[in-house]
Amino acid sequence: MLSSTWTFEQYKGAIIGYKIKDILFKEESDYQLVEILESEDYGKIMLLDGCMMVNEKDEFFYHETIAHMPMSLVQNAEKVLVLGGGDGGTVRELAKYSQIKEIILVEIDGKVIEASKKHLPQTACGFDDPRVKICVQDANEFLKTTSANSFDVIICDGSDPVGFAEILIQKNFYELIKKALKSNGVFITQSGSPLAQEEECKKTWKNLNLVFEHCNFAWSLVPCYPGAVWSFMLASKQDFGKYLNTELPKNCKFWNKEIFQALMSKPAFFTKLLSEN
Ligand code: SPD
Repeated sequence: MLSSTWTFEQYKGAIIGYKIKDILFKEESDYQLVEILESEDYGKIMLLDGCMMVNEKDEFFYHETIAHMPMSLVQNAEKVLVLGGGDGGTVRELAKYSQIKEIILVEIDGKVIEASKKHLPQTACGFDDPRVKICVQDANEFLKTTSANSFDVIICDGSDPVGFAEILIQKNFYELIKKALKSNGVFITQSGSPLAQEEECKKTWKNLNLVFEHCNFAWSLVPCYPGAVWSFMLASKQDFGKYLNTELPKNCKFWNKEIFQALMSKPAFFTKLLSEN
Protein backbone atom coordinates (compact mmCIF):
# COMPACT_ATOMS: atom_id res chain seq x y z
CA MET A 1 0.00 0.00 0.00
CA LEU A 2 1.36 3.40 -0.99
CA SER A 3 0.60 6.76 0.54
CA SER A 4 0.64 10.11 -1.22
CA THR A 5 2.42 8.83 -4.31
CA TRP A 6 1.81 10.50 -7.61
CA THR A 7 1.99 9.26 -11.18
CA PHE A 8 2.87 11.74 -13.91
CA GLU A 9 2.49 11.63 -17.66
CA GLN A 10 4.76 14.05 -19.46
CA TYR A 11 3.90 14.91 -23.03
CA LYS A 12 6.25 17.43 -24.63
CA GLY A 13 6.26 20.50 -22.35
CA ALA A 14 3.32 19.56 -20.14
CA ILE A 15 2.71 17.13 -17.30
CA ILE A 16 -0.54 15.67 -15.95
CA GLY A 17 -0.42 14.09 -12.48
CA TYR A 18 -2.68 11.84 -10.42
CA LYS A 19 -2.44 11.10 -6.75
CA ILE A 20 -2.25 7.33 -6.31
CA LYS A 21 -3.53 5.24 -3.40
CA ASP A 22 -2.55 1.77 -4.57
CA ILE A 23 -0.92 -0.27 -7.33
CA LEU A 24 -3.34 -2.99 -8.41
CA PHE A 25 -1.48 -4.41 -11.40
CA LYS A 26 2.00 -3.84 -12.78
CA GLU A 27 3.42 -6.26 -15.34
CA GLU A 28 5.64 -6.01 -18.38
CA SER A 29 3.93 -7.70 -21.35
CA ASP A 30 5.58 -8.62 -24.66
CA TYR A 31 4.71 -5.10 -25.85
CA GLN A 32 4.59 -2.65 -22.96
CA LEU A 33 4.36 -1.98 -19.24
CA VAL A 34 0.73 -2.50 -18.17
CA GLU A 35 -0.28 -0.74 -14.96
CA ILE A 36 -3.60 -0.35 -13.16
CA LEU A 37 -3.50 2.09 -10.27
CA GLU A 38 -6.11 3.18 -7.75
CA SER A 39 -6.18 6.97 -7.87
CA GLU A 40 -7.42 9.32 -5.21
CA ASP A 41 -10.02 11.18 -7.29
CA TYR A 42 -10.37 9.53 -10.72
CA GLY A 43 -11.08 5.91 -9.78
CA LYS A 44 -8.88 3.23 -11.24
CA ILE A 45 -6.58 4.25 -14.05
CA MET A 46 -4.81 2.20 -16.71
CA LEU A 47 -1.43 3.28 -18.02
CA LEU A 48 0.43 1.64 -20.90
CA ASP A 49 4.12 2.51 -20.87
CA GLY A 50 3.20 5.34 -18.50
CA CYS A 51 0.65 6.77 -20.92
CA MET A 52 -2.93 7.24 -19.67
CA MET A 53 -5.44 5.02 -21.48
CA VAL A 54 -8.45 5.02 -19.19
CA ASN A 55 -9.58 6.45 -15.90
CA GLU A 56 -12.91 5.45 -14.47
CA LYS A 57 -14.11 9.01 -13.97
CA ASP A 58 -13.85 10.38 -17.51
CA GLU A 59 -13.49 7.40 -19.86
CA PHE A 60 -17.12 7.82 -20.98
CA PHE A 61 -16.24 10.87 -23.11
CA TYR A 62 -13.82 8.85 -25.22
CA HIS A 63 -15.67 5.53 -25.40
CA GLU A 64 -19.11 7.00 -26.07
CA THR A 65 -17.70 9.16 -28.87
CA ILE A 66 -15.66 6.47 -30.63
CA ALA A 67 -18.50 3.92 -30.48
CA HIS A 68 -21.63 6.00 -31.06
CA MET A 69 -20.26 8.36 -33.70
CA PRO A 70 -19.86 5.67 -36.41
CA MET A 71 -22.95 3.78 -35.22
CA SER A 72 -24.97 6.97 -35.81
CA LEU A 73 -23.81 7.08 -39.41
CA VAL A 74 -24.66 3.53 -40.50
CA GLN A 75 -28.15 2.15 -40.73
CA ASN A 76 -28.62 -1.29 -39.17
CA ALA A 77 -24.96 -2.02 -38.51
CA GLU A 78 -24.78 -5.71 -37.63
CA LYS A 79 -21.10 -6.56 -37.73
CA VAL A 80 -18.52 -4.37 -35.99
CA LEU A 81 -14.74 -4.73 -35.75
CA VAL A 82 -12.77 -3.07 -32.93
CA LEU A 83 -9.00 -2.85 -33.39
CA GLY A 84 -7.26 -2.31 -30.05
CA GLY A 85 -9.69 -1.41 -27.28
CA GLY A 86 -8.43 -4.10 -24.89
CA ASP A 87 -9.83 -2.26 -21.86
CA GLY A 88 -13.35 -3.08 -23.14
CA GLY A 89 -14.86 0.43 -22.97
CA THR A 90 -15.68 0.63 -26.68
CA VAL A 91 -17.18 -2.85 -26.68
CA ARG A 92 -19.31 -1.93 -23.64
CA GLU A 93 -20.82 0.96 -25.61
CA LEU A 94 -21.38 -1.15 -28.76
CA ALA A 95 -23.14 -3.82 -26.72
CA LYS A 96 -25.94 -1.27 -26.10
CA TYR A 97 -27.22 -1.78 -29.67
CA SER A 98 -29.68 -4.63 -30.17
CA GLN A 99 -29.15 -4.41 -33.96
CA ILE A 100 -25.51 -5.56 -33.67
CA LYS A 101 -25.10 -9.32 -34.16
CA GLU A 102 -21.34 -9.65 -33.85
CA ILE A 103 -18.52 -7.57 -32.33
CA ILE A 104 -14.97 -8.77 -33.03
CA LEU A 105 -12.25 -7.23 -30.86
CA VAL A 106 -8.66 -7.60 -32.06
CA GLU A 107 -6.17 -6.62 -29.35
CA ILE A 108 -2.45 -7.26 -29.70
CA ASP A 109 -1.78 -7.43 -25.96
CA GLY A 110 -3.60 -10.15 -24.02
CA LYS A 111 -2.33 -8.69 -20.75
CA VAL A 112 -4.36 -5.52 -21.30
CA ILE A 113 -7.52 -7.60 -21.60
CA GLU A 114 -6.61 -9.78 -18.61
CA ALA A 115 -5.81 -6.78 -16.38
CA SER A 116 -8.95 -4.89 -17.44
CA LYS A 117 -11.24 -7.87 -16.81
CA LYS A 118 -9.77 -8.27 -13.34
CA HIS A 119 -9.44 -4.65 -12.21
CA LEU A 120 -11.65 -2.47 -14.44
CA PRO A 121 -15.03 -4.24 -14.37
CA GLN A 122 -16.89 -0.97 -15.00
CA THR A 123 -15.03 -0.61 -18.32
CA ALA A 124 -14.56 -4.26 -19.28
CA CYS A 125 -18.15 -5.40 -18.57
CA GLY A 126 -18.97 -5.51 -22.31
CA PHE A 127 -16.70 -8.54 -22.73
CA ASP A 128 -19.41 -10.64 -21.08
CA ASP A 129 -21.80 -9.99 -23.99
CA PRO A 130 -22.22 -13.22 -26.02
CA ARG A 131 -21.94 -11.30 -29.31
CA VAL A 132 -18.32 -10.34 -28.50
CA LYS A 133 -15.47 -12.45 -29.93
CA ILE A 134 -11.96 -11.65 -28.76
CA CYS A 135 -8.86 -12.23 -30.91
CA VAL A 136 -5.46 -11.60 -29.34
CA GLN A 137 -3.62 -10.66 -32.52
CA ASP A 138 -1.89 -7.84 -34.35
CA ALA A 139 -4.61 -5.78 -36.06
CA ASN A 140 -2.61 -5.46 -39.29
CA GLU A 141 -2.14 -9.25 -39.52
CA PHE A 142 -5.83 -9.81 -38.75
CA LEU A 143 -6.87 -7.44 -41.55
CA LYS A 144 -4.56 -9.15 -44.08
CA THR A 145 -6.63 -12.33 -43.77
CA THR A 146 -10.06 -10.67 -43.49
CA SER A 147 -12.46 -11.13 -46.42
CA ALA A 148 -13.48 -8.04 -48.39
CA ASN A 149 -16.71 -6.23 -47.43
CA SER A 150 -16.99 -7.89 -44.02
CA PHE A 151 -17.85 -5.08 -41.58
CA ASP A 152 -20.45 -2.32 -41.27
CA VAL A 153 -18.35 -0.40 -38.76
CA ILE A 154 -14.61 -0.59 -38.03
CA ILE A 155 -13.22 1.22 -34.99
CA CYS A 156 -9.53 1.77 -34.36
CA ASP A 157 -9.22 2.28 -30.60
CA GLY A 158 -5.45 2.18 -30.44
CA SER A 159 -2.66 3.78 -28.44
CA ASP A 160 -0.61 6.73 -29.65
CA PRO A 161 0.95 5.70 -32.99
CA VAL A 162 4.47 5.04 -31.73
CA GLY A 163 6.45 1.80 -31.53
CA PHE A 164 4.32 -1.25 -32.37
CA ALA A 165 1.27 1.05 -32.82
CA GLU A 166 2.94 3.21 -35.51
CA ILE A 167 1.25 1.11 -38.19
CA LEU A 168 -2.16 2.42 -37.08
CA ILE A 169 -1.84 5.64 -39.08
CA GLN A 170 -0.09 4.23 -42.15
CA LYS A 171 -1.61 4.27 -45.63
CA ASN A 172 -1.16 0.47 -46.02
CA PHE A 173 -3.18 -0.09 -42.86
CA TYR A 174 -6.01 2.12 -44.12
CA GLU A 175 -6.01 0.21 -47.42
CA LEU A 176 -6.62 -3.04 -45.52
CA ILE A 177 -9.41 -1.37 -43.53
CA LYS A 178 -11.03 -0.09 -46.70
CA LYS A 179 -11.04 -3.61 -48.13
CA ALA A 180 -12.62 -5.06 -44.96
CA LEU A 181 -15.32 -2.37 -44.84
CA LYS A 182 -18.70 -2.83 -46.55
CA SER A 183 -19.58 -0.33 -49.30
CA ASN A 184 -21.79 1.71 -46.95
CA GLY A 185 -19.62 1.05 -43.87
CA VAL A 186 -17.90 3.65 -41.71
CA PHE A 187 -14.41 3.59 -40.21
CA ILE A 188 -13.45 5.71 -37.21
CA THR A 189 -10.08 6.12 -35.57
CA GLN A 190 -8.90 8.08 -32.58
CA SER A 191 -6.39 10.58 -33.95
CA GLY A 192 -4.80 12.34 -31.03
CA SER A 193 -5.12 15.85 -29.70
CA PRO A 194 -5.32 18.67 -32.22
CA LEU A 195 -3.71 20.85 -29.55
CA ALA A 196 -0.92 18.61 -28.25
CA GLN A 197 -0.39 16.16 -31.12
CA GLU A 198 -0.77 18.24 -34.25
CA GLU A 199 1.54 16.08 -36.40
CA GLU A 200 -0.34 12.89 -35.51
CA CYS A 201 -3.66 14.50 -36.50
CA LYS A 202 -2.27 15.82 -39.76
CA LYS A 203 -0.67 12.51 -40.76
CA THR A 204 -3.83 10.56 -39.97
CA TRP A 205 -5.93 12.97 -42.03
CA LYS A 206 -3.48 12.93 -44.95
CA ASN A 207 -3.24 9.15 -45.17
CA LEU A 208 -6.99 8.59 -44.74
CA ASN A 209 -7.64 11.01 -47.60
CA LEU A 210 -5.14 9.14 -49.79
CA VAL A 211 -7.15 5.95 -49.38
CA PHE A 212 -10.83 6.80 -48.85
CA GLU A 213 -13.21 8.69 -51.13
CA HIS A 214 -14.97 10.33 -48.18
CA CYS A 215 -13.35 11.55 -44.95
CA ASN A 216 -14.60 13.65 -42.08
CA PHE A 217 -13.36 14.67 -38.66
CA ALA A 218 -14.89 15.20 -35.25
CA TRP A 219 -13.70 16.27 -31.85
CA SER A 220 -14.49 15.42 -28.29
CA LEU A 221 -13.21 15.94 -24.77
CA VAL A 222 -10.88 13.60 -22.96
CA PRO A 223 -9.79 15.51 -19.86
CA CYS A 224 -7.13 12.96 -18.89
CA TYR A 225 -5.27 12.98 -22.22
CA PRO A 226 -2.60 15.54 -23.16
CA GLY A 227 -4.39 18.52 -24.69
CA ALA A 228 -7.81 17.40 -23.34
CA VAL A 229 -9.45 18.24 -26.69
CA TRP A 230 -9.40 15.01 -28.66
CA SER A 231 -9.89 14.18 -32.31
CA PHE A 232 -11.56 11.37 -34.20
CA MET A 233 -11.42 10.82 -37.94
CA LEU A 234 -14.02 9.07 -40.04
CA ALA A 235 -13.77 7.49 -43.46
CA SER A 236 -16.10 5.73 -45.86
CA LYS A 237 -16.39 4.60 -49.47
CA GLN A 238 -19.75 6.40 -49.72
CA ASP A 239 -20.85 9.89 -48.83
CA PHE A 240 -21.89 10.14 -45.18
CA GLY A 241 -22.31 12.76 -42.54
CA LYS A 242 -25.97 12.67 -41.61
CA TYR A 243 -27.37 11.11 -38.45
CA LEU A 244 -29.01 7.90 -39.68
CA ASN A 245 -29.35 5.41 -36.86
CA THR A 246 -32.70 5.41 -35.17
CA GLU A 247 -31.59 3.33 -32.19
CA LEU A 248 -30.33 5.76 -29.55
CA PRO A 249 -28.04 3.95 -27.07
CA LYS A 250 -29.31 3.85 -23.50
CA ASN A 251 -27.55 4.88 -20.28
CA CYS A 252 -25.08 7.29 -21.86
CA LYS A 253 -23.42 9.95 -19.72
CA PHE A 254 -22.45 12.17 -22.64
CA TRP A 255 -23.79 11.00 -25.96
CA ASN A 256 -27.04 12.15 -27.54
CA LYS A 257 -28.16 13.46 -30.92
CA GLU A 258 -27.31 17.08 -30.09
CA ILE A 259 -23.82 16.05 -28.93
CA PHE A 260 -23.38 14.26 -32.27
CA GLN A 261 -24.10 17.52 -34.11
CA ALA A 262 -21.81 19.48 -31.79
CA LEU A 263 -18.88 17.08 -32.16
CA MET A 264 -19.25 17.10 -35.94
CA SER A 265 -19.10 20.92 -36.00
CA LYS A 266 -15.82 22.32 -37.23
CA PRO A 267 -13.79 24.57 -34.91
CA ALA A 268 -11.66 26.94 -37.02
CA PHE A 269 -8.33 25.99 -35.40
CA PHE A 270 -8.85 22.34 -36.24
CA THR A 271 -9.91 22.93 -39.86
CA LYS A 272 -6.87 25.15 -40.30
CA LEU A 273 -4.55 22.52 -38.83
CA LEU A 274 -5.77 19.85 -41.25
CA SER A 275 -5.56 22.22 -44.21
CA GLU A 276 -1.82 22.64 -43.51
CA ASN A 277 -1.11 19.12 -44.81
N1 SPD B 1 -2.64 9.41 -25.45
C1 SPD B 1 -3.48 8.31 -25.22
C2 SPD B 1 -4.26 7.89 -26.41
C3 SPD B 1 -5.00 6.64 -26.13
C4 SPD B 1 -6.12 6.38 -27.05
N2 SPD B 1 -6.74 5.11 -26.82
C5 SPD B 1 -7.23 4.87 -25.55
C6 SPD B 1 -7.86 3.52 -25.42
C7 SPD B 1 -9.10 3.56 -24.61
N3 SPD B 1 -9.95 2.48 -24.91
